[in-house]
Amino acid sequence: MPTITSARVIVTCPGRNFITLKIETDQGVYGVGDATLNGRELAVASYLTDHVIPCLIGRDAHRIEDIWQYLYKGAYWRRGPVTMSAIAAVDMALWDIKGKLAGLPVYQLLGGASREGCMVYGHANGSDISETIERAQEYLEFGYKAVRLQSGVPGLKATYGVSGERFYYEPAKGNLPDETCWSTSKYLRSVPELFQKGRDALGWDLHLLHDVHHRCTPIEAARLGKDLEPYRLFWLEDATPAEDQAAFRLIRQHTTTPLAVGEIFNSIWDCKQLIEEQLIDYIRATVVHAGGITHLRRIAGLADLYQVRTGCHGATDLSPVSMAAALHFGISVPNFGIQEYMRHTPETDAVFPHAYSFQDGLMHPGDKPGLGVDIDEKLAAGYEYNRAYLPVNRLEDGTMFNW
Ligand code: EZ4
Ligand code: CO
Repeated sequence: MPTITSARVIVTCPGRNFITLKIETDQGVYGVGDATLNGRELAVASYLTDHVIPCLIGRDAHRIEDIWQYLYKGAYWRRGPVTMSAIAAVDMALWDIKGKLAGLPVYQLLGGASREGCMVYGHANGSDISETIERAQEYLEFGYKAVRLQSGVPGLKATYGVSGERFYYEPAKGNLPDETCWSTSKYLRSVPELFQKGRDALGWDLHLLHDVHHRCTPIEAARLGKDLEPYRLFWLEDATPAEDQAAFRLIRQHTTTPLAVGEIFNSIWDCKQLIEEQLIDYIRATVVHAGGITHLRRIAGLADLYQVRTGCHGATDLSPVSMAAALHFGISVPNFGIQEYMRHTPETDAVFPHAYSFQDGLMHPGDKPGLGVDIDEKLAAGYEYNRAYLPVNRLEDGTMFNW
């Protein structure tokens, strides 16, 4: 049996913060897992170092399910993003170890490939509609089959999804949270035009997506979904905050625009009603924030019963370790839908050398044993942690709102 001999947390900041767990065994094989929780990174690092790692030493690294249950049930305090990201990191690292010991890429341990690759979507964003469309055209040239369109809203200084950086959208900044200003009525006027012009310029072969980022009420979201129906979106994401899962009933009753939700979910209980009542079409829970490959497979299994497909979160704050794990999961699971892929910066890619690759709009996890991703600890040590926050958002009259 491969015994866990040590585990430690590696904190690095190659342009943005990443928390990585490295688990070592007595067989000379180690595994890596991502534990990055954007804007709250050190809480997960402490949860791992102070509470989880002491429980791992001496355990059989092959017992992935038992260790998962031990950390979930054994904490007594179940769920929550900090706990579930920490469990996810352990889970990813153990799958990495199992794959390396078996001499197989993780997707082979999950049943093998169900498809040639995972369709991914990129982010096209611009300060106005024409700039967004130009960006989307670049993605078309790269071979992407799906693109998310976000555009600046006339009358608002800044909006979610739009930044100065062309390909590396990064909302987290230091030293205290940025404050942005929001108007739903201005936003709702601008989105249909974005997609009308988007379809005119980009045609109908490219899948188009849009992220509302939790900013509509259910009835506003219902209207937006209706207004966008002529443009045949692949999905409308996070139309309303989903703490209240039943709120999606109202949206669903009014529109045939497909709905996706769940990037901030951390367990199957967050989406049980959404899935069982078929209130959504895509579940966005991710490997890092929803308890690792082990738990995400359980969510996908439930979703498959109800014809809900996967559409995992894949922003730049999910490290290449998560990206690799997401691709092993995505290529193997029967009800894969799409995977978000915001490319990492060259600095990040250098710290995390990886086997996954992009071709013709699809990504493949590669065939290296394990997850096929590593951390260059020497390089990582050169980048010190840099506190950064996601922005907060207020309405025009100063009322605190959802970011
Ligand atoms: O705002 O990952 O669909 N993608 C998103 C992301 C999230 C960030 C938060 O850390 O909504 O851009
Ligand atoms: Co989103």
